[in-house]
Amino acid sequence: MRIVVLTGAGISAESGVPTFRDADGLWEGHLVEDVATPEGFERDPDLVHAFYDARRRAAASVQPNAAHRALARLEGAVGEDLLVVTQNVDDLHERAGTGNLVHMHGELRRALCTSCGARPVWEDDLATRPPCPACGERMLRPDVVWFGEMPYELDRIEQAVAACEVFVSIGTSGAVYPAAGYVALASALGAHTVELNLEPSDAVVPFDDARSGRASELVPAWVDEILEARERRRVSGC
Ligand code: BV8
Repeated sequence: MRIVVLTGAGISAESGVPTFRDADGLWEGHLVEDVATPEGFERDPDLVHAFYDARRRAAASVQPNAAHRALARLEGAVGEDLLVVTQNVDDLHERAGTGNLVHMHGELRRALCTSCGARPVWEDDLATRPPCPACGERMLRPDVVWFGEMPYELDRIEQAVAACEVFVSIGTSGAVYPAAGYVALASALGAHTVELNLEPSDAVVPFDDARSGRASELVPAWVDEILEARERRRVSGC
């Protein structure tokens, strides 16, 4: 059974990573257009570097939670039948053990060289304008997809969403496209759709199964259900 899981900031909230739109969220302290657009970076690169350098340091200091670990456990059981598509730029899915993973909005742990296009793994601050490891130019920016920029691996994601039998949305407000549209694509093509979220999001189409609660409780419980059903099918031979 092919499963696509889309995750948002809510899956990392209990690890201590602020979400965007909850109270005291990331957008609270900043105007999106100032810190998450190419125009904002053009206007004030120091502000944008400070915003992402602080988030990179914070993300390195927290740990994956039970929700991230449950998805890694599911991948351990079903392998290639699971693809995790995350809107998050932290590396908590990787650190929990997930391998089949797409960071559609980029990663804090990568830089993007605006001179040569290299995308080196990057753990340190960028505000000091370090040289690009590939070309030496001091033109590195966070490798994060800003508003108005093309997300990564859209073809691969859309193919997986169109082909999946189960589509699960975890910890996302469904406010940003094209990610927010995937539930409609999956549903239109016959997938069973599930939402695991603190409260129901304003999804573009209703989920078949919408569960409210914290990801660290809902996700392990849902993974247990999937694995138990899979074991029953194996034992009964159907
Ligand atoms: C693009 C990286 C061209 C940066 C981010 C229609 C089609 C295509 C594009 C558009 C369109 N309409 C408008 C657009 C343009 C725009 C857009 O969507 N604007 C919105 C505001 C209307 N989209 C773009 O610009 C995208 N690019 O369109 O390219 C194109 C054209 C056609 C087709 C393809 C491409 C690029 C957008 C990427 C922006 N970058 N992030 C960074 O991280 O700094 S966006 C950022 O916000 C996230 O990545 C995520 O995508 C988005 C939403 O955040 P969430 O993860 O959902 O977090 P949020 O705080 O909102 O919600 C948290 C949720 O968790 C809540 O529901 C809460 O209840 C829940 N929760 C909280 N705690 C818990 C919990 N759940 C469970 N347990 C808990 N403990």
